[in-house]
Amino acid sequence: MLIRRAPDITSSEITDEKLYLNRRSFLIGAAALALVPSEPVAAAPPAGQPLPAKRNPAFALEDPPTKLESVTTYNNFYEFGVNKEDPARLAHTLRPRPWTVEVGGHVARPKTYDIDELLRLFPLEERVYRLRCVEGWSMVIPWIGFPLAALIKRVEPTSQAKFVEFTTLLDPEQFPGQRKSLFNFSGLEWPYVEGLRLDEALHPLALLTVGLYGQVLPNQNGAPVRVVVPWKYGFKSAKSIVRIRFVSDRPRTAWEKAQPSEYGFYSNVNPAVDHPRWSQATERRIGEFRRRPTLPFNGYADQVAPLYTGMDLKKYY
Ligand SMILES: Nc1nc2c(c(=O)[nH]1)N[C@H]1C(S)=C(S)[C@@H](COP(=O)(O)O)O[C@H]1N2
Ligand SMILES: [Mo]
Repeated sequence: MLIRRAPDITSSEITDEKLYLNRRSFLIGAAALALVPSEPVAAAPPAGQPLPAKRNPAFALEDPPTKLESVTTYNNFYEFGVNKEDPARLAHTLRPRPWTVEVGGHVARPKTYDIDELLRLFPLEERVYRLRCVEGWSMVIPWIGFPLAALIKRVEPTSQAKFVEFTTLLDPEQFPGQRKSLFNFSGLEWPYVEGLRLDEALHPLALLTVGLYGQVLPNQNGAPVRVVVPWKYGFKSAKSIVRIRFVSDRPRTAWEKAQPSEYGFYSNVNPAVDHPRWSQATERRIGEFRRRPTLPFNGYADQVAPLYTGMDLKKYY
């Protein structure tokens, strides 16, 4: 079963030429689309439209942000295909409006929120976070969103709520990678499901994200709303979320189902616990040449280590 390829240097070297070609085919695709008479659908804020949000200085980083072009053309979004360039090339098929997020399970106030209602309810802020992919590369991204905790508090979890489950949209018409085909076999079961323990989800770093770089979130980055959990490997940060459910039992996540020995539920960034097929001790920041050491909890140990006191993080990887 093809789960994930081992990190290979060539696929993580984005040359400027490749970037340029990707960008160009994306633009040509967009231009061609503009010529097709469109059906009357609710006006979607197009990706790239400005999204004002004040930078929260508590989440500034010294590390320079990764180039916007890299953030939007080098993606993991298996619903569009398993190659890094597939999401940018194909993401125009995703329709981020109209969109609802069903919030339910063990909560006193379950509710299906329209995405625009979420945007009205919670003030947006910009936060610069490191994102570390399990494959051994990382980026620094100025995200725009609001704390996941704000939404959680609003729906009032009951005492039975121990975990939070996130589900990505299931729609093979919008996601070519969800169509059954020999050519896009990812090894994942759809829809993509991820999860956090309730206390992790309530941690102030966990961000419900609707934009980046001062703009509406591009489709390939998980429009219209995705979660960002910066102290965990990137795959915990589920994209294009349609459901958030509060449950008593640990959710079975898409990656855990595919390969439990490689992708544990916790998936905290941990240089001391290797992936079974490669070391996690170092990473390559996209845009840099030399690998740098990977930091425990992706550099957020001061803030999140207390969530795991008493846990053997080699066992709970
Ligand atoms: N639904 C969904 N969410 C997903 C993925 C995916 O394939 N499908 N890939 C994950 C992985 S492996 C990473 S590293 C991050 C990448 O986020 P980015 O493309 O915005 O940088 O998204 C995560 N969220
Ligand atoms: Mo990843």
